[in-house]
Amino acid sequence: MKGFLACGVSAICMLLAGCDDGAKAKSAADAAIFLEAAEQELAEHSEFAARTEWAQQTNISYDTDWLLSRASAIGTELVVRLANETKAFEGLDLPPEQARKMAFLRSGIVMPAPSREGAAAELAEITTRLSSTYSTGKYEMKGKALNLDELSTIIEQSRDPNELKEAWEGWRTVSPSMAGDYARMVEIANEGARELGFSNLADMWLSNYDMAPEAMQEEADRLWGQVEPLYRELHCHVRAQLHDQYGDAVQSTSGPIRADLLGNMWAQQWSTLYPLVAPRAADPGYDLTEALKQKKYDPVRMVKAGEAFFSSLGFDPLPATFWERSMITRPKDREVVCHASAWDLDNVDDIRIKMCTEVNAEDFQTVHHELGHNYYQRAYNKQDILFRTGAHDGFHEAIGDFVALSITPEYLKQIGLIDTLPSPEADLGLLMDRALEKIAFLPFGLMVDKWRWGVFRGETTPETYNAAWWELAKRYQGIAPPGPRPENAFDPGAKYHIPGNTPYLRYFLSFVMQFQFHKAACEQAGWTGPLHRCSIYGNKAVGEKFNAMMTAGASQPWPDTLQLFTGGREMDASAMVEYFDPLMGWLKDQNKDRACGW
Ligand code: X8Z
Ligand code: ZN
Repeated sequence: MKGFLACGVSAICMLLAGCDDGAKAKSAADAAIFLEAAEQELAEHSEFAARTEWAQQTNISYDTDWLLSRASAIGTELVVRLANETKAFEGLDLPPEQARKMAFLRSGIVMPAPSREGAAAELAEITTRLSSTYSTGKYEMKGKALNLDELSTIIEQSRDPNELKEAWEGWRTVSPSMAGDYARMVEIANEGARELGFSNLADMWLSNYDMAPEAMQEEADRLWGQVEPLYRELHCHVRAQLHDQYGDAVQSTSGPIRADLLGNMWAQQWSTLYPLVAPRAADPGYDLTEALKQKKYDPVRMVKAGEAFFSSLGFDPLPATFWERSMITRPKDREVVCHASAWDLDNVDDIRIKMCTEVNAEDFQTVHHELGHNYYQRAYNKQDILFRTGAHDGFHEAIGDFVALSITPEYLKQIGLIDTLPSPEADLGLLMDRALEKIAFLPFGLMVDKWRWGVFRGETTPETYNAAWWELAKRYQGIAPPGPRPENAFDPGAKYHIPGNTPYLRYFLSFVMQFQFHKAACEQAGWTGPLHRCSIYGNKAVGEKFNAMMTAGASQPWPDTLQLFTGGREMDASAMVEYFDPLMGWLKDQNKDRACGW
């Protein structure tokens, strides 16, 4: 086995003075040479890795799994070697850009393996198996093997509690087989994190926010404190309406909400409950899903609408290869990873989305979300390789959603999707619709990584994986499973980002920050009305500042980038609170005689 400090087989070693086990003192000039070579290696490998992964995710088979495992083992070995090599430069007084790059190399690996022989390969096999198991998962119901989309449709549309329970529990039969792999993966990745000087993988993940990990965790709790009152009011009203719909035997007026009644497989966004919880006499007069169908939108046209929004802000159209190479609908002839994602295969302009788009309001939102990633990727493509990423991961998730907050009735009328504008009295309806999407998400956005942090820190062991998940779901979301969970249940595994190892705090941050961006953009546009009626569609001046924020990539600490666009240096939920203020007044009034909480 090669020692890491010895440079080993690194091409970079050849560029460094002596290749002598790091014994010779390194200088800032050595650091510059090391970083340049590291970026070159990363650029080359990442294109190979991305193309392999694309091939696998758009066509899951024995062979593509095999190829992905190989590519990902090689990739892990590369990034772990580079991370270890940064140790030789520790303690040097480097220019800020170089120090930043060193820090990214050391802490930016999502799933590190230790450098001992075989560890990266074992880790890669496990992560590939976890991801394929999730993406090909099925449950047989009514004589038919249903995939996640089909089971999700039942959860979204059925009002039969028994059917809901079956679809909900059925999907969770895909994950018990993941539990052993998951536990082993955590062991390996923690070993990798410790080799790089972190106490565990949780601290490593939390080290990517330009502050100490403990401080970042406190930041998340601080933001949650700002928005928790919104969630509690929404929860209280929704629970009461579900009680009216289903009766005491299914949903009580006290305690947690039954998770399968909330219109989403993970109870993370509740938009499909709108008809059950809508304020009476505040009907916006249109339903976006219906409007899309009525105006004969198909998935490609939905993506074109998203592109047109960005064009209206002054961004160049998407490249021709985007349309040739994206996967916009689910292919009928093969297994794919349907969970939506946005890709940049060459770190320049081979940008694409991969979605199983259906013509409905949720996917219209998701199309904008994914395009946001693509426009961000293209905006920062002239930065050095290590800076070609988001200011932090919450920024990356927030870009498209921020744009989609400008999908107002006025905008929909402008593009011909609706014919008449709702009156101001319909604002409560519009806000309720948004609240079901945005406020409902917040506690879920937080609890997913609270669970993982506990697992990575060893506070949650394999025996308590499932119980810990439901404790957090109860504490933060105020929800509970529809019945006792089986002994072998591994319900975290039934959520894409757990087997997929995608960190989740990013979404919580994004859901807060997108309102911050929206408010700042509306102020730049000179908007003085209520935030939820503001659309930046067509505003090139806002587009220019927006582009400046995105162009910076990760080249500077995120507070500097935030300041560029919003004037402030802190993440702050007060814009979100302001946005929903009219709805909060209404909800408090509805809830005044109810016993809220759980
Ligand atoms: O995973 C996603 C995107 C891809 S980055 C579709 N989202 C989270 C989820 O689906 O759980 C967007 C909202 C939260
Ligand atoms: Zn995303």
